[in-house]
Amino acid sequence: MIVINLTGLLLIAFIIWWFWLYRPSAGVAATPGQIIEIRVKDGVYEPSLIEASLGKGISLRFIREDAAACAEQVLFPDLGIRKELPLGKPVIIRLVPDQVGDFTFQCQMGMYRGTLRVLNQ
Ligand SMILES: [Cu+2]
Repeated sequence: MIVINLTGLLLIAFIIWWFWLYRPSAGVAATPGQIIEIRVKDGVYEPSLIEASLGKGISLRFIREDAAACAEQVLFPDLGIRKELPLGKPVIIRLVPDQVGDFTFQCQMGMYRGTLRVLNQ
């Protein structure tokens, strides 16, 4: 009984940490022509904040290292992008940001979450 309660407590602690306390690492600024590598691993995109410049094309190279089905797609819902991510096989997404703002990229269920920040610079 005690073991079960402890497991439950740990699970609750983990959920609280995951959704409210965890803060992703600092962002990466994209320079034109550069390919930014994004690792899909352990429930997070690394890096999870990408800064891009308005009107300047960027290339994002997703490398999925998480075998969980959760990670098998990456979506940019606001930009109408949806790509399959085969395990261990890099997938490059090229885009030219034409709007300033924060755009989410995520897995199908939104467990993996990242932000593409487009700045007018
Ligand atoms: Cu998911």
